[in-house]
Amino acid sequence: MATKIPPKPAQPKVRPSRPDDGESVVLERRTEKVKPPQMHMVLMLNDDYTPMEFVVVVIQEFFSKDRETATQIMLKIHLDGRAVCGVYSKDVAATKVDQVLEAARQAGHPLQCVSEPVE
Ligand code: TYC
Repeated sequence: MATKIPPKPAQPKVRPSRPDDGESVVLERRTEKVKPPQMHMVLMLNDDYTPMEFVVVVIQEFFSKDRETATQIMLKIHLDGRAVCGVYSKDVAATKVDQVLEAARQAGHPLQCVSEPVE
C-alpha cells in the first residue's frame, strides 16, 4: 500500500534577494513636524451688576493672580469691556470658564466669561 507523503509545512515567505541594479531609491527620512497645541484665552466680560470685589476674588482664585494683578485685570475689564485672565490649552480654558460661571451663578451675579483661540 502506498503511503501518502505529508505536505511540507508552510515556509515563511522570504523576499528573493535581487542584485543591485542601481535603480533603487533611498527616501530621505522626514522629521515629523508636531505643531504645539492651539492655546485659548479666557476672557471675562464687563457688566453693570457684578461687584468689583467679587471679580477680583474670582481672578485670584481661578487664575492664580495676586491681589494687585487681579485688581488691574478687573479694572481693565471694567474700562475696556473685556480682558484676558489667562491663556491655556483648550480643555483647561473650558474648565476655567465653567468654574467662573458656576461661582458667579452660585453668588447670583451675571458675570460672563468666554474662551477664544489665540490667533
Ligand atoms: N462693572 C462692574 C461694576 O462697576 C465691575 C465688573 C468688573 C463687573 C469686571 C464684571 O468682569 C467684570 N460693579
